[in-house]
Amino acid sequence: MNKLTSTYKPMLFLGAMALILMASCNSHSNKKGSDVLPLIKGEVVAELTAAPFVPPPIDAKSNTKVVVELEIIERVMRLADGVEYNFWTFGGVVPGKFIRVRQGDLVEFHLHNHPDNMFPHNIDLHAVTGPGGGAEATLIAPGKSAQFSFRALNEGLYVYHCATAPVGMHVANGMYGLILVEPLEGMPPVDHEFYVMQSEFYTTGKFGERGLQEFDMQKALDERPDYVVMNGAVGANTGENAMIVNVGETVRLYLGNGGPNLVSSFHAIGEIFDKVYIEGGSLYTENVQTTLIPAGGSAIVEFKCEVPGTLHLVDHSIFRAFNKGAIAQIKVVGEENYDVFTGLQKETVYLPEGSAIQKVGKERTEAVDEAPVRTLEERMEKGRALYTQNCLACHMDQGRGVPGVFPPLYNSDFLQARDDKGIGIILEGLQGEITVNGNTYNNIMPAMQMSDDNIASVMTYIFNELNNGGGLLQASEVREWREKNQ
Ligand code: HEC
Ligand SMILES: [Cu+2]
Repeated sequence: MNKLTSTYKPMLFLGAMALILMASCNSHSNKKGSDVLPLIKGEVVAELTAAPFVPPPIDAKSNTKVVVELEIIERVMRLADGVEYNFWTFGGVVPGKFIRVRQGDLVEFHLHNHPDNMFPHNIDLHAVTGPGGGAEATLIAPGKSAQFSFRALNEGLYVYHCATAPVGMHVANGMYGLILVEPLEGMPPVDHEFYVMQSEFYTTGKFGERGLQEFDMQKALDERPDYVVMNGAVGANTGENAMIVNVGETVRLYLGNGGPNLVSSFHAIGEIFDKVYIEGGSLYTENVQTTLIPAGGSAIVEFKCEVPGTLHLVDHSIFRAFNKGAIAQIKVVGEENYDVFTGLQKETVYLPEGSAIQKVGKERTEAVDEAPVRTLEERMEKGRALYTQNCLACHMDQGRGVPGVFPPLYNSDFLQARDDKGIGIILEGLQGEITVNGNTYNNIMPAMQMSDDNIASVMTYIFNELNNGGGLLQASEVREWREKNQ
């Protein structure tokens, strides 16, 4: 990707030296080698698309005037299941509508601030050569429109965003999107192009807290987002809304990072990027696993989908992906390709210590006769920490479990039906087929080496916090079980 006319820089007109410079610059510049702006023929109205879709290239032989109509709309939309947010949007969607023009095109930009909006807004397009990227020219109150024009001098994939004070707040509320300035002859052909943009949300409530959430300025200043999302909401493009391609097809992703604060370590679980246009510019590198996308920056990645399955597009700062929402999915459908990937060939039990269930954890350190009596509050507090240390890795947050692998502990009919209140499961482990809440599991839970006191606390926590009918277990009861059974 190239700059159209580096020769516009005034320093280049400083005499003979400049001519040499011009020659060298031209080798990097537009293939036409022209130092005048290309002629504009005709006019088209830009087709804009909401993520994950990308508009088709402009179908015209020569550079043209491209009219962009973009409407700013403040509206409440879904941020996550049960969570709503008053988004400020370019085109009614977050991220904002994708704009596609060509290098050399004249872009006539019309920005409209909807009369129902509360606030003034503007737009700074990083694709613009000119003051504020258009921000000063477009600052408008609700019920007003602004128009300005710019030449798309440089090829590349650019972020646009609102730049109205307080800028951080306008960006944090959803005001960003991408504009592609492609070569006049277009990008090389691929089977699918998609638009994916990462960004963060700072809400007064914690992740997942229900209801309409307000913007939290302090969290934004501290750079502690509750949500990090792909395409504007948790699960915007997962499950039923995943992007779909076929085995054997090539994919190009136009990636952006709206920030406002975080840098994205963009990765596709299950794919390797054959090509990455670094930071959305002209230079590309090949065979990349993870590419950095700065806040207010972009990248273009390309890959071929050789095998069927679901690709997870994530920020590899991985808590953001699995705990804050930064996942999108591409479903690759078609025939298996066992020459490339076999899937699981065989699963066997691995018990190096012999045939018995493995024991995990440290030996008991407490004296055997120590069986303190504790209050419900004490046991709940200890139990919460013990659950996180000993059980969460398999049974998951809130005892959700993992379908087909680790049974849920939340409202478990299996646990509630046990005479031993689960004590035996922790001390002896569990294996063989069991049914929990109608689903069967056939796996191995290792025996846990925990003290009587700690078992009493973690089970008390599970009875109460995880909705298993409540109750308070004391260490003496665990000891009784142990004496009878071990
Ligand atoms: C290494 C993974 C692992 C860890 C750690 C683990 N479990 Fe399990 N747990 C399992 C598996 C697997 C099963 C199902 C075993 C089967 O299929 O027979 C299970 C089953 C259970 C069950 C019975 C099924 C149900 O859903 O009610 C209970 C109760 C239970 N675990 C409690 C705990 C507690 C409490 C802890 C922490 C002290 C814990 N587990 C730690 C893997 C684990
Ligand atoms: Cu704004």
